[in-house]
Amino acid sequence: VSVAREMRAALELGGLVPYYQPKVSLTTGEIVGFEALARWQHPSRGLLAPADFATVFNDPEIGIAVGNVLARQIFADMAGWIAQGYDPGRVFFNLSSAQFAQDDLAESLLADLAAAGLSHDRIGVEVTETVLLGGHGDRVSAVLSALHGAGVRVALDDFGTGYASLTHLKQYPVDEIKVDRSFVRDLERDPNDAAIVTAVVQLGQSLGLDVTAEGVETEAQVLFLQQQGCAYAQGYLYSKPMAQSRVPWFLTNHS
Ligand code: G
Ligand code: G
Ligand code: MN
Ligand code: NA
Repeated sequence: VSVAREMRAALELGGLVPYYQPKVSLTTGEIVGFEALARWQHPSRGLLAPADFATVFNDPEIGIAVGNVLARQIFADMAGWIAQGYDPGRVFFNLSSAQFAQDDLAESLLADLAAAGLSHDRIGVEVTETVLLGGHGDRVSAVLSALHGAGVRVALDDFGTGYASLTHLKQYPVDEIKVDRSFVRDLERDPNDAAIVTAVVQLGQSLGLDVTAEGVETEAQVLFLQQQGCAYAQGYLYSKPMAQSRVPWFLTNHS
C-alpha cells in the first residue's frame, strides 16, 4: 500500500491531526501562540511525525487535500478552545509547496477561517525558502501578499539554511523570521552559531521583522537570546508539540 493511498484513508477517518508547540515571549514569558505540526495516528505504526510521511505534503495528488484538512482541523481546534474561554494567541501552520498549485489557496484558507468564526489576526503561515523557490513562483507571491494584506502573518521558516534569504525578505511580504534550530542548538559552545543568531536577530530588528528562535532547550540559550533582543522562542524547554486536548491544560498551568 502506498503512503499516499494510506494517507487518503487517514484524511477521511481523521487520522491526520495537528499537534501544537507553544511560542513564548522572551520579554514577558507569556505564551503568544502556537505552531501547529502534523502528526499521523497510524493504525498499526502508532503516532508518526512528519519525518515518516513528509512526502505526502508535496504529493501533487494529495498535498492540497492534506493541507486543507489540517488547516480546517486547526481552525476547529482554535474555535473550540476559544468557546471554552481559552486564548490560544496566534497559531501558525506550515504551507507546503504542493499547496501553491491551488489557485485560490488564500481565499480558501480565509473562507475556512471565517467558517470557523475566527478573525484573520488569529493565524499565521510558515513557508520555507524551499517553498518560495518551488514551482509556483508567481502564485506564492500572490498568495502570501493576499494573506499578509488580510492580516495573516507570514513567517520565513528554517531561516539561514536555504538560498538567497536576503532577497526573499525584500521580495515577499514577510512579517517574521524563524531562526533554524540548527543554529540555536550549539550556540553556547560554537561562536559561529552565536554570531549567526546575533546577526539574524539584528537583521530582524533593522527590517522591522519579529524573530523567533526554534529548538530552545536550555535556560542558557534563553539568556543569550534575551541579551540579543530576540522576541520569541519555541522549544522543548517550554514544551514538545502537544495534542489538541492538552492545550487548555497547558494554557492554564503555564507560569
Ligand atoms: O513536528 P516535527 O518537528 O517533526 O516537524 C518536522 C518538519 O515537518 C518541520 O520542519 C515542519 O516544518 C514540517 N511540518 C510539520 N507539520 C507540517 C504541515 O502540516 N505541513 C507541512 N508542509 N510541513 C509540516
Ligand atoms: O521546521 P519546523 O520548525 O517547522 O519544525 C519544527 C521541528 O522541530 C518539529 O519536528 C519539532 O518537533 C522539532 N522541535 C521543536 N522544538 C524542538 C527542540 O527544542 N529540540 C529539538 N531537538 N527539536 C525540536
Ligand atoms: Mn515551521
Ligand atoms: Na524550522
